[in-house]
Amino acid sequence: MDRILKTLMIFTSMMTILPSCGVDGNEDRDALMDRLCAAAGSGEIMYGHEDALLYGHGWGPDEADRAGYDRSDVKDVCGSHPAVLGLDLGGVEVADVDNLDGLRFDAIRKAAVAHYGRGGVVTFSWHLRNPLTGGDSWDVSSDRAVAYFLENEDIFRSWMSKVADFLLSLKDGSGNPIPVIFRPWHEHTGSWFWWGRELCSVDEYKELWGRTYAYLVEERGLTNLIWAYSPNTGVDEQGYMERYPGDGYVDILGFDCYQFRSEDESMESSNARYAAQLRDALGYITELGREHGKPVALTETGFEGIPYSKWWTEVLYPVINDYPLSYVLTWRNAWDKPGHFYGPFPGAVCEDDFKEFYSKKNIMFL
Ligand code: BMA
Repeated sequence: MDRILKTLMIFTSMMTILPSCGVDGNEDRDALMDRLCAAAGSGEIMYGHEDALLYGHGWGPDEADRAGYDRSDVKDVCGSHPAVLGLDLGGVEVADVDNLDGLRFDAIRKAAVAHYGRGGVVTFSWHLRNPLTGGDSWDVSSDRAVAYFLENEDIFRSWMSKVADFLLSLKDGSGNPIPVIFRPWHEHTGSWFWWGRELCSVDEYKELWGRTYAYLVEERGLTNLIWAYSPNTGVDEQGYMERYPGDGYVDILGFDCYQFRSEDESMESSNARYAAQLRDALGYITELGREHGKPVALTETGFEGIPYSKWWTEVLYPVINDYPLSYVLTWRNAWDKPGHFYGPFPGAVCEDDFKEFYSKKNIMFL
């Protein structure tokens, strides 16, 4: 994109985003909100990786603990940690000791606090159980789960109270809960989670969000949360906004977008399809960000197994570089499923390309 046009676009987004940022909450939360707005406004994009400090390709949670939560695949490749650490709360609602991916909540707490202490940003998603069936987030066997959760106040409050307790337990050196980006009820424009589009009505979804907010913020006083809304791509602007809970309940306009390739599709076609989908979503979401005065983030992305060696600089970067994004987070590098990775690691085919991505002036690490 033309340099002048880009500078103008960034400047315009700063003018429209900055004034409404950091208006409530506590000081640390406001500082994080300002940082997200400033990143979006200056053209700098923070790079994030899910579970980065808890394990990596070929090393597990025990090694993470031994390393004092100071090891990540990203650091092994380029010498710096990702700026954003993604974590997941799934299982905390039923008082499980481990989250859904086998990580001790105690370890998740240590990683979150360590990352924040080093100047990083922490974000939580929540792949919680299905309250009606006892199954997991992907159990879509009933379209009554959301209604059931809303009707059963005792379960709702019990689950939410455990989330509140955990988030309040993430304390900095002065004993204050650290600010975190909280991203509940995500990818709801698809129907693979029990809170998905075909599993509940528009009103039920909005009530689910509103009651979550009311419990955590108003009842439990969690002023350290930045609320991220993150539908999945594959919808237009109207679809994106259909279940938007309202400006008073959302701080970040996010979205999740993955690259897929079927066996008979060429890499070129898959790359082009993903780039087009990203651009399409970023076109209207950055516009919505300006209108609503909210920073925008690519809250989950990636290409499983990254089979294209130049994915970072030839596929992802050219698109995100054209938009004022606060951060981009790629999904996890599972230690127990060798092909399930979305970030770099030493020896990966995309390793050198990631180093080049790392050297871009506007992609931020710790
Ligand atoms: C999915 C996969 C699963 C994981 C889940 C929650 O995309 O990575 O293995 O359990 O996210 O982290």
